[in-house]
Amino acid sequence: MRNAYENVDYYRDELNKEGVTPEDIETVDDITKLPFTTKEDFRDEYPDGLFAVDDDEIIRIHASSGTTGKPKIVSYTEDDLEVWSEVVARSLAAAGVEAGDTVQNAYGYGLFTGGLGLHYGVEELGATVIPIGGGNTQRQVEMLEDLESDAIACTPSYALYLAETAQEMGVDIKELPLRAVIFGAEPCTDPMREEIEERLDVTGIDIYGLSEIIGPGVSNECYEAQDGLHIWEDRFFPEVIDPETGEPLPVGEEGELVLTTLSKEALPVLRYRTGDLTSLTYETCECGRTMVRMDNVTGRADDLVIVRGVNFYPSEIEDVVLEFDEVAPYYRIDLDRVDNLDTLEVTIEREPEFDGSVDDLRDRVMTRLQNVLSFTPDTLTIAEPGGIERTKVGKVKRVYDHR
Ligand code: DLL
Repeated sequence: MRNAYENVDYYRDELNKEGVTPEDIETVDDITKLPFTTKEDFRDEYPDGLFAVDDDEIIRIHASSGTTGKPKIVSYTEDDLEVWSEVVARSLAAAGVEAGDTVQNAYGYGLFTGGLGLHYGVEELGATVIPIGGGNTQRQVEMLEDLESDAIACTPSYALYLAETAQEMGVDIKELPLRAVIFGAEPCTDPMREEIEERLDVTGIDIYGLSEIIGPGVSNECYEAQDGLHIWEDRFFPEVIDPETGEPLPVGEEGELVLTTLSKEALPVLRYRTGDLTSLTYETCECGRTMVRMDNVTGRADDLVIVRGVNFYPSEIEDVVLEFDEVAPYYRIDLDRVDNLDTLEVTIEREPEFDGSVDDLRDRVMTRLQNVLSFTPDTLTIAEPGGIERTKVGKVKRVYDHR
């Protein structure tokens, strides 16, 4: 808190408004005196208003989707990167990975925290990382075979797609040495986990994290119990609140996860409202670890959409739609899962006056969407005027998730 108060104007102003100074924080319970940080604060302070150190101390930048066209920019000092590698190494150890093992890292490398986050954690543990990144599925299967990977890190939906691809290639994936799939970046339901474990003959391990706090490695399941994710609470302090009222909930009740970083230098975050719904348990775990556990995250308090591990808010699509005079201010997003891969269909509507080429309009809107979303919708449909159903009563529904 001292780091945030003394080095981030935003926090100093907010805390002064509340009349709290670092001296007022004496026990853990005092944390409720602090205001929440929200994704809107990241938006308002874009790009670096929440940074607590000078540029020359920052040695890495990552980014993730924001509520408008602008992403949330996050930064790390050398010490932050060491902490990150350590919590990911711990997560991998909890997943049963050991020094000497080989881990195929199929998370995307780049601004997304998944690739480099997992990468350095594997090295920190003393295991071998195969930095293959996302996609290239046939290649992934060949690597699993030829390099005898012990674990693969990827999204849960990709794990299933991988199993299917292996089957098509005539490879019996169950016969490979692969022991664990370390899945995260998107929710995984129980039936989906069972299917992963069954089809690949592995232990499925859930890894959780978010860019604003550090990236992957905020919490992780242990392979011994597979019963909740241990939060590395020496680094990240968890609370669960009622998303409507903001009030702390009794232990065990489901609500919105709120996280405070305890040792981040470049980007200290106080009481961040993650939007992720979960509950906490302080009961002893059979693995012997004493750190608090959170339940698997299967829902969100807001409308964040996760497609193939990439996040976006519907408002980002809305922003694009509103940029085009030829397009009416209505849109619809349909999410589905085909052959275990997420698909995203965007439908927009042309204005009645528009009499140009629909193909050309589609190309232009598509290009804009690709730039804003950093991936390509599978289909962009341009409906006739009135083609998108209007909401006449109650909340407008834009996103239809058929998964
Ligand atoms: O997705 C970090 C990550 C990478 C975690 C690789 C695990 C593996 P962001 O792009 O900032 O960071 O997205 C964070 O993704 O608030 C959740 O809504 C969702 N999410 C992440 N892990 C899980 C999980 C990375 N295990 C947002 N289960 C979070 C469910 C998850 N949702």
